[in-house]
Amino acid sequence: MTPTAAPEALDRAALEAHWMPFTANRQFKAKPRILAKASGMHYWTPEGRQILDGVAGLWCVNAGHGRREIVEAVATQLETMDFAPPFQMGHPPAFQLANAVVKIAPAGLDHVFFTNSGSESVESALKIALAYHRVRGDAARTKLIGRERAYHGVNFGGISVGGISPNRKMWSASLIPGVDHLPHTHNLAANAFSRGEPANGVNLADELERIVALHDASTIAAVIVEPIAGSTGVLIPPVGYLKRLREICDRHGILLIFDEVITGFGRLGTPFAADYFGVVPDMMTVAKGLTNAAVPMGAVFVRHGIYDTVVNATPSGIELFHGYTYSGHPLAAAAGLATLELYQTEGLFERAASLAPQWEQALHSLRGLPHVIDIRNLGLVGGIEMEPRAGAPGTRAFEVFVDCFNRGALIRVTGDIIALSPPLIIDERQIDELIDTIGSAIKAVS
Ligand code: PXG
Repeated sequence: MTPTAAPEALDRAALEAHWMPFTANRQFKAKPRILAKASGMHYWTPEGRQILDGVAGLWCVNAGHGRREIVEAVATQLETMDFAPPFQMGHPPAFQLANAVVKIAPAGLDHVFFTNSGSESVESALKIALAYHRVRGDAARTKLIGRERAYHGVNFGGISVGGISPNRKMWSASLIPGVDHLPHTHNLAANAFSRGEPANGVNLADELERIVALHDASTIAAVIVEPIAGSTGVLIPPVGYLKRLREICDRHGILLIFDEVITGFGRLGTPFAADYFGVVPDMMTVAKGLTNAAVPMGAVFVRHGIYDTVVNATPSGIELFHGYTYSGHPLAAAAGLATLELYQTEGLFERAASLAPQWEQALHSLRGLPHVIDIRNLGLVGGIEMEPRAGAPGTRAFEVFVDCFNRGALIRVTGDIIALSPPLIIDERQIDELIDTIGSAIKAVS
């Protein structure tokens, strides 16, 4: 399908009221980039220009855009029942989705709490961790350990355990107390141009022992990490790093939470990064690919021991005073069910795994282009790090982003790093087209 009708043009005044998220509003509104339609691997601008989607929207449209099966499932659900209260009431789609999604989760993560976003999933997981220790009679375990350069959404818990300075500094006096951070694992000097997992850095997991020694294990509730740090520029964990974190957490009775908001649902060619790395966390936060982004939804997977402990601790009545009006929203649940079905019937996770070698090859073909100081990859994730311009960090990669858009490809930049995460339906020819376009844009930038 090639959409043709251009919607009404948006003039400057029509852009003003919308305070855009994580956007340079004045710069954008002076020179907007508008997407009006989407289907399969492509977006279209209002003028009808076709744009190849190199980032699955924002790490989320894993099955490609405008999938008929999802559209129909959501439409049918909307006609059947638009909404039902989630507190003290239930509806079939939420239970059906819970049953379907725990089936593909790592063994033991057999309960799921629904939210509406990655940020809410993170807050929910952190709160469940504290509740779990408290009802076990271990109420002193309140500290939360995050990591430098981590992104865990934008709510107070998430920015507190997160490690991105601009996301924290405005609210620094209000961050939650009792948080410490592991060092990040990015090491260009030792690992630049690694293919797949970098060889150096497993010892950085041992920093958790140092943090435990400082605070004492009896005060620490949980460690939260992204298996691959996405937002700060595709930081792939060193070989053995996540396993080592798991061992240290086990040794000290600390819960391990994987934030799989971008790595979940096939991105690495396995259902979750936990499967790829062979490390099962105690909780896993997801969103994005859960519904193919057609309707917002997030979730927290929880090990049965955690669920049992919390719900059995209360003799009667509500066990966890937490939840959202839209937890398990019928439209999101319908979208989720149709999405999981698509992943399975089309074998999209396996497809990602089989495309990964070509993806790696294509990405690393950009080595040697001007300003490219590192290329990273795993599954269908790619990162291209560019040398920042002296005195103007971020501008070089941003120009590549704008040039790619003008040439017909959507990429994502964070600082001077290009991040790539195409829909899992991408084909070999489109991989080459995407990488060629990026290569041309890199060659054109000064
Ligand atoms: N955790 C992780 C690991 C994420 O990547 C969130 C939580 C928050 O999800 P919500 O749904 O609340 O946005 C995310 C979101 C980027 C980028 O540039 C990535 C995200 C959001 C915005 C930009 O890579 N991921």
